[in-house]
Amino acid sequence: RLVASMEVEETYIMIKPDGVQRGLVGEIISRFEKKGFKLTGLKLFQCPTELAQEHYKDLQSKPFFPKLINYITSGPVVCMAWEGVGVVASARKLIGATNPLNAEPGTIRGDLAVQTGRNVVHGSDSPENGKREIALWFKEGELCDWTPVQEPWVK
Ligand code: RTP
Repeated sequence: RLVASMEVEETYIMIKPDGVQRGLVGEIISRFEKKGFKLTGLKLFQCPTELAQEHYKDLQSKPFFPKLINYITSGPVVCMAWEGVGVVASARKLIGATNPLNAEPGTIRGDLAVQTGRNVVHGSDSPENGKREIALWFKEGELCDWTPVQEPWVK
């Protein structure tokens, strides 16, 4: 689907267990809502080990992989699907650099985190991975395609 001749994309955003534990769920959701993207999926979820391994399979050979899987499965995460023009790259900007010490103030990681291994949120790195990850984390029937009632001032 095109809006103003730009492709509407989907991205998978996940609040990691530290974000949930620290009470940052509302704050993080709010940033994407206020930006003007559309929430199409949302759930609190205890991630099984196999799913964490599948999600991060490209990082399998990294030395930090076991720690990463422990971290992601250490408590509930908030799974979200967001839709909008340019949402994939824009969400990565809102999230900020992987190492929160390098993340700009104003970004989620720049404002709310200090450690790479506790960087509170995930965002898909391409439209293809957005689709792949949404399909991985959500079952059919868990996503809502809805239209804002008001004039769509933000698309
Ligand atoms: P994400 O997938 O979570 O949005 O993160 P990203 O693209 O910014 O970073 P990526 O390189 O894909 O790494 C995924 C997650 O692994 C953890 N990590 N730990 N050296 C380390 O201990 C290390 N490096 C990466 C982080 O939680 C990172 O977000």
